[in-house]
Amino acid sequence: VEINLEEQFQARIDADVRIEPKDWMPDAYRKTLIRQISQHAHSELVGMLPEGNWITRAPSLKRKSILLSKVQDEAGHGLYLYSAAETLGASRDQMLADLHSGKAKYSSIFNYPTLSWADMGTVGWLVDGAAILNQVPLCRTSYGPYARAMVRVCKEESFHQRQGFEIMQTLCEGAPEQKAMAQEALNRWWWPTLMMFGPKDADSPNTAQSMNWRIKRFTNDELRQKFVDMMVPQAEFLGLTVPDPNLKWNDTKNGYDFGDVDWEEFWNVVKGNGMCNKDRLGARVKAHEEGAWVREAALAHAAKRAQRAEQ
Ligand code: FAQ
Repeated sequence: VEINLEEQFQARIDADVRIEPKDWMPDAYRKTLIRQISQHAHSELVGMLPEGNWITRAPSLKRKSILLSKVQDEAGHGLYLYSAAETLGASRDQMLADLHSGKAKYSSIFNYPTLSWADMGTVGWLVDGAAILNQVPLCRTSYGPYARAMVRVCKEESFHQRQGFEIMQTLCEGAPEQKAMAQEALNRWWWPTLMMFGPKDADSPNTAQSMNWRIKRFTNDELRQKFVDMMVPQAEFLGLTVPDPNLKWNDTKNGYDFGDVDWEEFWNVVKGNGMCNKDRLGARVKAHEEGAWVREAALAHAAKRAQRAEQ
């Protein structure tokens, strides 16, 4: 019976029929989705920290309110994603406990520091740019609740990317010192952004199965290539130099050739030894602990209302 169910399941996937929470699914499909969606949710929460660092130091009231809204959007994305993972039977408390204990992963990119205002431009332009490239195909991922959550997330991410590019454009059209700040930020963020797409296909244990289940629609290397091809002309438009001496247009493949990512650095960050891993996790744990009274108050309030409704 199990084999039959599994065959029927794969046939639905192959026919591009969405899988919904109450449908039968293989355990491994459920586990992979819980892993990916919860890591994605954790990334959104931890992703608030590098930009949160600049809210009090934004150069104008307008920039401050835009940044504040962007960071709030990221909290919202985290919440939709936790809800999507809950439809698979994962508990939110458990997912958060796994984040706080260091058991669960989140994107390597958020373990790098934001040192100047130009980093807010670069994070929006490059990091949100990478996030969109990865997430637009996820609007067609095989699991319904994840795919639907991605539609709104992608709309908001596009706006985030435009605001990042606009910060870069303002800096690049400004004083020489401002342009130098933009270039310096690009130099630090370029390679870590390429790492966001994950290990090379040959070293990616999850890609083949996830492509087969249509959870992933493109491989890590395919998306990394698309990203480079999209970003190089934008950097040229800004008058900035991509910090890769091996970057070269390749007519035959109709895309850029580019240098090799430092995979040792990538795995080091993923294992928890990046520049900010301890800070980021520490800040999340502290926020969770300091928010305990809010959760208790909300529960007490709900209990009181339920009691009143009974009377
Ligand atoms: N960092 O076999 P694969 C955002 C892990 S955007 C850390 O290739 P998979 C928006 C991977 O989990 C960022 N770990 O894995 C924002 C696996 O370990 P595991 C979040 C990484 O799943 C913007 C192992 O390496 N976006 O937050 C990374 O098939 C600005 C082997 O890798 C998403 O999460 C990494 N970069 O492919 C917010 C998108 N890469 O789990 C604020 C959804 C790989 O077996 C400001 N996720 N690993 O222990 C995905 O598309 C996929 O999960 C990949 C990885 C592509 C990330």
